[in-house]
Formats: sequence, C-alpha cells, structure tokens
Amino acid sequence: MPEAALHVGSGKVRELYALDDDRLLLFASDRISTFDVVLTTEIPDKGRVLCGLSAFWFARTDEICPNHLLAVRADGRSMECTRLEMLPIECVVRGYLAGSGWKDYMRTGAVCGHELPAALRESDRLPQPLFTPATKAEEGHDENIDLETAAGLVGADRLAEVQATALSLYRFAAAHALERGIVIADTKFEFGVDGGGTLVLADEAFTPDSSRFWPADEYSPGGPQPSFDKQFVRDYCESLGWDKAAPGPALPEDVVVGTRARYVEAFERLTGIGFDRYIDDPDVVLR
Ligand code: PZK
Repeated sequence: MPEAALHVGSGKVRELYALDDDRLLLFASDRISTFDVVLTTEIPDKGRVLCGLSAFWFARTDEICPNHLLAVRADGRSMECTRLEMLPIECVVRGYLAGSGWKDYMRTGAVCGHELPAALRESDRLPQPLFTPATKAEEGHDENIDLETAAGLVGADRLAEVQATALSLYRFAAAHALERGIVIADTKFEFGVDGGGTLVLADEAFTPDSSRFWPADEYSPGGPQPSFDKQFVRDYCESLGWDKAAPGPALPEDVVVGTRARYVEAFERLTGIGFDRYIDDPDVVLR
C-alpha cells in the first residue's frame, strides 16, 4: 500500500492515510458490506470501480463545485486528496422515496422537515429532489436532522451554500445516469472547507456505496427496488436466513463473479469507458 504514509482512519471498506500536512490518500478496498456488516469475501476490483467512478464524477462536476481530488494512483484504487476541514454533517440528496426517507415519510408525512404530498408510495420519484442532512454517527446509523439543526452545526450561510451545491450535483449526475439506464435514487456527499474558506466536495462521489443505484429498466414504484450492484449478495444472504450479525456468510464464487460483473457494468455504463482501459490507465476517467 502507500509507502511512508500514516494510517489516520478506517471506513467500513476504505482506509485513509496522511501523505503530508496538506494531502491524504483514500484507499478503496475490495471489501463489501451488506445489511451493515462487512463480509469476509471480497469482490475483485470493487475498489477500482468505486475509485474510478468517483474520479470520473469529480472531473465532470468541477464547475459545479471544486473537489478534493489531486490524482488517481496507478493502482486505480487510491486517490490523493487535498486535506480539508470537514463539515460535521452528511449531505444527503433524495430524488426518490427510499430507505430512511421512506420510513420518516410513513411515520410523519415529512422527510427532514420537508412536507410531502400524501399517498406517495415506496420508491416513488419525489416532486423535486430534497436535501436531507444527517448527523455523522461515530457508531451506528446517521440520524436525519432538520435544516435548522444542520444550520446550527455549520452556520446558516454555509448550509445554504451546501444545500444549493448538493442539489446541483445530484441533478447533474442523476440526469446523466438516467440516460445510461441507472436511477440514482439518492446520494450522500461529504464537504470540507479549504484554507481559503472555499467549500470543497470530498470523500467519494456518486458511487454505488454512497448512493442507491437502481436499474432503470426495472423501476417499478410501490415497493423496494433491486440494487444495481448488491442484489445478488442480498438475495444470497436472505436465502440463508442469516441473522445479519457479524461476521456474515462467505459468498460462493457465482455470487462473487455476478456481483463483480454488476460493478463493472455500472462503471462502464456511467463512464462510457471500458473497465480494461481504466485498469490500463486510470487517468482515462479524468479526460
Ligand atoms: C476525511 N473521512 C471519512 C473516508 C476513512 C474515513 N479531504 C479530506 N480532508 C480531511 N478529512 C477527510 C477528507 C476526505 N475525504 C474523510 N474522514 C476524514 C473517511 C474514507 C476512509 F477511513
């Protein structure tokens, strides 16, 4: 892995290293999580797909918002990034009613303080995309918060900037993805602020780990939708009657191969670039 880099953090499937005072290295492993548990079986090239997709979106959204990407390393799974002061909120945008948004709507008729029309169904497209911030939980699940609470955490002016930026990013990517057969139902951004006070998009962007990707040709609101990337894994785990406690089951070879193919398909559809070309030269997604 990175030479002479200090390990500074772990996500469920990623690692963060310090390169120097100004730069970090974000390493995307091939680990996969399902039902909040990291499985023992890896999906070959999953980390490369996610790193490549993030880099692709960073390159294409630079005019909407500057981002932390400095370089993609030759391994195709490591990003050199600008070190930022991170905002203490998760910036979620929802275009469709799923996950905790659907749960909140069923309970209260609203999502993060946004009142919604009555009689929406699970997975329905929303009248307009919603900015639904959440707290960053050290452990367990992020908690949805209303805009007032979010403003208390980052300031009203910064929140307004983050909301407008997040909605612009989502509209851009969701339209691009839909033309290529993928519904981006929702997505989560993390933003930071650089030394000059400029808002900068950080972390990963529009990957299947930070977003809900649905196959557009199977979209059928009124219930949950299949996941573009993880459905084979979920179906296999459900078929076992696993209690969803760690460590989780090992995956059989056909589930691994099928899941790898779905990640590669997502990459190729969204980027229009052959995955082999990315492996050959990761900078191909930046051009
Ligand atoms: C940062 N994380 C979350 C992600 C992990 C942890 N550009 C940045 N500057 C400063 N801090 C961060 C970033 C970014 N991105 C991100 N924690 C800090 C995280 C992936 C793996 F272990």
